[in-house]
Amino acid sequence: MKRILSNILLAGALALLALPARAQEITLKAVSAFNDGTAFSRPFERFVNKVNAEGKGLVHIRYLGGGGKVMSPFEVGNAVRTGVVDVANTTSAFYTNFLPEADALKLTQRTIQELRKNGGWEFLNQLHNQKLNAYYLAHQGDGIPFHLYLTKKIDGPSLTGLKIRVTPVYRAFFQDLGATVVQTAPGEVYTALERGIVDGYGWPIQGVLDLGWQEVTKYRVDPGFYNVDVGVLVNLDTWKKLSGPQREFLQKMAEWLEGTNADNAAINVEEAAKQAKAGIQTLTLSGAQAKEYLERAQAAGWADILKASPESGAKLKTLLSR
Ligand code: 173
Repeated sequence: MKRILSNILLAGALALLALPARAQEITLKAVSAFNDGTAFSRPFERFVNKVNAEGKGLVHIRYLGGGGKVMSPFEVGNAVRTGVVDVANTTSAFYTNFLPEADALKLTQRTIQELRKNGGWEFLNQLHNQKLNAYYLAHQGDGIPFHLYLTKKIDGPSLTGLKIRVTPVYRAFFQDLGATVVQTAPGEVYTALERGIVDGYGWPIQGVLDLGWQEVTKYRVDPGFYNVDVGVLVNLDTWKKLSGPQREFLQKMAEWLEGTNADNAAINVEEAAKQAKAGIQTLTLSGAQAKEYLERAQAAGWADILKASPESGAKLKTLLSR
């Protein structure tokens, strides 16, 4: 009798094991290149919460956190490439060593919704597949410009004699304006300014106060330039392992996340007001100077991309420009 009972239990257990993979929840490990709770992790944190709330039984994201806490921001692209993590929230500027072309996203004059229609997303995704072993799930940052922030005053576009903190986003442009550039992770910016190692830095309009940098920043130079690119990447092997419904669900969540880009214009206004209130003064370049500044930003940006990658760069220029 006992034996029959245990056989029945065993059969039951085997039947459970034989359920199709589709019916099981998958857990995906995730990191962000940006500090927890700051401007460029916040939308991703909301995305994770939404996936976990609505994806019960299908997809769960185990979020390990962001910034330098888990790994250097410049390592996040490689971590998703090798499968150390399944999902990453990072910017293409942090993985130019694998995919210099993706940094062109900062030069786009089209929204991600337009790029999904004109083949731009498809080409970028192909490049991510081939060179980073990643699926380009979602793009954030549309409508958020970058700015130059300074501790010293300037009265025109020349940065000669100034040392400026950069990433690949700003390097070619600030060098073209005559600056000496120093690359650092965001986590080193405060100390570099405090110690006078740099006279300024590049950063978007959003997030300065989240990082406490208003304490060591005197000026923001207007106008802003380029367009922030922060992407959600999925390791390609992980992506291929997902079931149809899991992939469809994540695509739907990605569409939601990309929809939140529409909030950026209003957030930018709030952030500029917060900066002013915190004592950051605005240095506004005049008509002709502003024109020169913006033209040189675009020209230096494209020249850099085309030098690193003539063929894909040219194709991207067509797809991303108006
Ligand atoms: O300045 C940076 O570290 C940088 O390149 C970046 C890119 C996107 C969003 C925020 C910062």
